[in-house]
Amino acid sequence: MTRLVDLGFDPWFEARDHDVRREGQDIARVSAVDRSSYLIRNEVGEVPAELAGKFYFHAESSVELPCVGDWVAVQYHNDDTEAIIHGVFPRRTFLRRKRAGTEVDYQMIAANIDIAFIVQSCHFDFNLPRLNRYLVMAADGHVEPIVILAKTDLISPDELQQKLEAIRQAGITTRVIALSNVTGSGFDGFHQVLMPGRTYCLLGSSGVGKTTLINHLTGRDDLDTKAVSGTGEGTHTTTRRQLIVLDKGIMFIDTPGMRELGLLGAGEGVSKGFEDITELSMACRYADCSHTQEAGCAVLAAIANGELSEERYSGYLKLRKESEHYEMSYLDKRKKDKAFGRFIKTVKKNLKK
Ligand SMILES: Nc1nc2c(ncn2[C@@H]2O[C@H](COP(=O)(O)OP(=O)(O)OP(=O)(O)O)[C@@H](O)[C@H]2O)c(=O)[nH]1
Ligand SMILES: [Mg+2]
Ligand SMILES: [Zn+2]
Repeated sequence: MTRLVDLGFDPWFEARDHDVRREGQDIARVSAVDRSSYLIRNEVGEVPAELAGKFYFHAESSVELPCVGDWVAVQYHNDDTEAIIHGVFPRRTFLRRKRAGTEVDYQMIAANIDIAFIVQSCHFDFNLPRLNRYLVMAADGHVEPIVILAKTDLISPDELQQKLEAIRQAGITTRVIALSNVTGSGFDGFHQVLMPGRTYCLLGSSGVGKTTLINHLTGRDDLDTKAVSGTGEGTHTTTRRQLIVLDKGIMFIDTPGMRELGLLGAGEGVSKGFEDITELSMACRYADCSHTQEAGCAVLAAIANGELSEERYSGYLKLRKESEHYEMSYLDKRKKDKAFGRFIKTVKKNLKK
């Protein structure tokens, strides 16, 4: 039988139990969200849930509302087929991005993730600045990242080698797994990372193969995937974030592809993705050095002597600019989800069986 600990409710959360949960309430994990509709999961199964009214009165921003992966305190009713969410446990880790056009408001993507797989496809999608942005997002939320270069079957081994080298040359030291859902190559390395009771999140553009990866692991075609057009434009096949528990107790959060990733975490995140530059900047003459023109700038000196690559430096500047003058143009026009309504209905129907 599944226990809460199998779903990731470990001593860290247990220690916070009495702060969050009131008498008569149970613990569950949020497995899907759509506006005010939720699915929650416990050791027994998955049921629909709604937020207690107090959330609407007291929540100061959407960040305080439960998101996929959150642990929540709930009250079951109607023969345990429905629940009300009363409280959210603190998040040990999270993935979030800044909301378009606002200064401080974030949008939560998922919570309590052990490893974020940042998926890029080898041919159309490969893009180092974007990869850096995802790495910053992971660092901001204290999530360990692993890069997945998918669809290796579409390029030659030489081309793959060049891409791997480009990643290293950009100063990215994160683990990279190159794999193909078609040939199955690279899956050994992927399997090695996966452990029961751990939660993994798939991030990356639409059409790179995130959902296919999960289907490949389950050996079933439960989740919808769709071919990408000739230009590589994805069509957002996955429309909601969803926590999936595989047979072996490995948990995956699948997410809809992000067309463009604006930014993200605060300044801390930027410097975290670029520790090498942060370290260099300790030696700058001025504490508020902008590393662009100042005399005695250790970052510029490092470029001059070849210690720091131009490419990495411009990646840093670009990212800094984006987080300063925040601008986000990603298309988050998810087709509003009749699909989710149907999903809830299916779950309810299955419960009655
Ligand atoms: N050649 C090749 N095609 C793949 C591979 N993995 C996935 N695909 C195909 O790529 C297309 C998109 O895959 P999805 O899994 O739907 O992509 P996704 O990242 O989940 O996309 P969104 O849900 O829109 O974010 C499908 O037609 C898959 O069959 C691969 O390793 N090689
Ligand atoms: Mg998908
Ligand atoms: Zn400097």
